[in-house]
Amino acid sequence: MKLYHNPLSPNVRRVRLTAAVLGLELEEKVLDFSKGEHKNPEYLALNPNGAVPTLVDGDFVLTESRSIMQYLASKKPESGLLPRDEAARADVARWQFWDAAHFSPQLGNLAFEKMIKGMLGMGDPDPTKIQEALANFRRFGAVLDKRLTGRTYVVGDALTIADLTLASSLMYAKQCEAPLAEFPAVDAWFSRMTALEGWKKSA
Ligand SMILES: N[C@@H](CCC(=O)N[C@@H](CS)C(=O)NCC(=O)O)C(=O)O
Repeated sequence: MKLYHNPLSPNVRRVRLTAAVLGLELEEKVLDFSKGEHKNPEYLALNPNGAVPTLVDGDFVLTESRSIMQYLASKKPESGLLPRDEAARADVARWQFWDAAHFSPQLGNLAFEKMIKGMLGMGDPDPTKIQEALANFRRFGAVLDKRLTGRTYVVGDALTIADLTLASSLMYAKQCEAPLAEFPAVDAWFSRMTALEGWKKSA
């Protein structure tokens, strides 16, 4: 299986983290964004969004990081990363969708204002946008904190791709000064996630 990616992307991190936890070796093709390699016609034929990641497995081409995670996890059902039980599986999907819709956009907006704009010479951070992202981060951080209070993992009592999805969204939380400490259950859980062998391997 071949993964087109750029290692700086949280959407890529969640896929590489999943592969690392599963012990799956992927052939990796890093795309150089500064050269626009993610927008060239050959790559757009695989991923019309011109974004990373993209997985190619034989004739099958899959985009969208969270669906790639499901695909990889389903190759090793014994791992439990994608539970067999229908309710647990749906719960994992619920938290993946919740991440895509509500949680990761706040971290993405913070990273854009506080890191990416500076890196790309796109001007100063916009304080209004930072305040908005922080308010939303606090709103959804409280939801995740409530979920994780008294739990070790997001779903059930073992690691799943729900944990790997959400933790990857927090990849730049420290650099973006996201107020994680205000959410003690999230903070403690995130420390457990970053202690995983796969977290280091997927850096
Ligand atoms: N929903 C997609 C988002 C992919 C995405 O936006 N990736 C970013 C990197 S984090 C990207 O490649 N952006 C380049 C662009 O959109 O031009 C996923 O989860 O895979």
